[in-house]
Formats: sequence, structure tokens, C-alpha cells
Amino acid sequence: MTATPYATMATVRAISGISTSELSDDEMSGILSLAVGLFNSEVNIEIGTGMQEFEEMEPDDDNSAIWWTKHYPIVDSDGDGAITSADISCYDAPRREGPTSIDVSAVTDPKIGKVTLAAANNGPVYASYSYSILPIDSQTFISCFVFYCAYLCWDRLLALAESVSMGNMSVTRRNYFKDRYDQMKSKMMGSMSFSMVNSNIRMDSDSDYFDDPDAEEG
Ligand SMILES: [Ca+2]
Repeated sequence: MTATPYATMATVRAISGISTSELSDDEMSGILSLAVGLFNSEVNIEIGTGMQEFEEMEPDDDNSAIWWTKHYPIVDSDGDGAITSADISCYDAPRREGPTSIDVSAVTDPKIGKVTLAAANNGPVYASYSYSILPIDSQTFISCFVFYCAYLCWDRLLALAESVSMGNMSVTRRNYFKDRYDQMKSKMMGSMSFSMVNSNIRMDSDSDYFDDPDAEEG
């Protein structure tokens, strides 16, 4: 695997400055696979991932095999590093009515909640899945994930030689990307609060609320 749902290995190498001689592609790809699951659970705990169970899906206007989730982006809920049909379950009825599973062909576009069933279906269709409250293609989200990957990769490298001694002098190497990740996460949380406030109230041109200078940034 050279790509995660959120960023490519090339991006992580470019930001972290870690070459293939320090961490091979195989080693880095193992860390990135793990990073997706860990990052999702961090986002889940600290920022907010919602879970829907047996939510009624919306039909597509043109294609009866295509159904749409009401919440999106759909996330990688089984933590295997990819968003696939394994990350959503579809049924022909709500739970209380003893539903039967409907086969899913693909999560065609997780960012907009587009799902393709294995066969045409006249509905209704119900779905259980997890989604992110944050837009997973926003620059802040992607940057946060890339810094998280860089942090994990550098942890792996520094674990081999975190402190170097020469005679009486000892030099400790520090994982700078942990700080960058924490900063970006704070920024992401700040922008989420902003969008939640923004979606719940009507803006007033006289209001100075949105000029609040300490909204985030660290
Ligand atoms: Ca998955």
C-alpha cells in the first residue's frame, strides 16, 4: 500500500524528510496502515466521528443500484487503511423488523456518501456506518494526518537512537512532529467549533463574534 485514504506515502516522505534508506517503503507503508486506524480513533475520541445504525438511505435519481448516505464523509471504520464496502452494512429493513443484508459493491465516493449496491434495488435501503464530522479532504484534516504519520515514523527512527553520547556530551533527539500534530489538531478542533456555530446561527453583519482573535492557532 502506498496511499492511505487521506494522503500518499510520497507526501509523508516530503513533509517528514525521511528517505527510503532510513525507512523502506515496506516499513513506512506498515506504519501508515496503522496510522489510519489510530488517527481515526483519535479523531473519534477527541474531535468527533458519528455512527449511524440502520439509517434510511436516499435513492439516486438515475440509477437504482446507487444509494446515498445522509451523513458523510464515510470513514474507514474497520481501520484497514482503505474505505471499501467493508465499512458500510446495508439492509432491507430497520433492525426491529428483522432485516436481511444487502450486498454492497463499493463505497463509490466516501466524501459525498455515494454507495453502489451489488444489484439494482427499489428500496427502502438502510445503512450502518461511521462518518466524520470534519471534511476529510480539507487541508487542515490532511495536514493533521500527514503530521501524525511523520510523528509516528520519526518515533520509529528515534526509538533506535533517541539519545547519542559522545564522551561527556549527550545529545537527545526530539520528535518535532509531535508538536506539529498537536498544533494542527487544535486548529482542526477550532475550525470544527466554528463550523458548528456557523451552521446553527444566522450571521449578523453587526456582530463582532467572529472576530474573536483567539479562536485557535498555536
Ligand atoms: Ca476499511
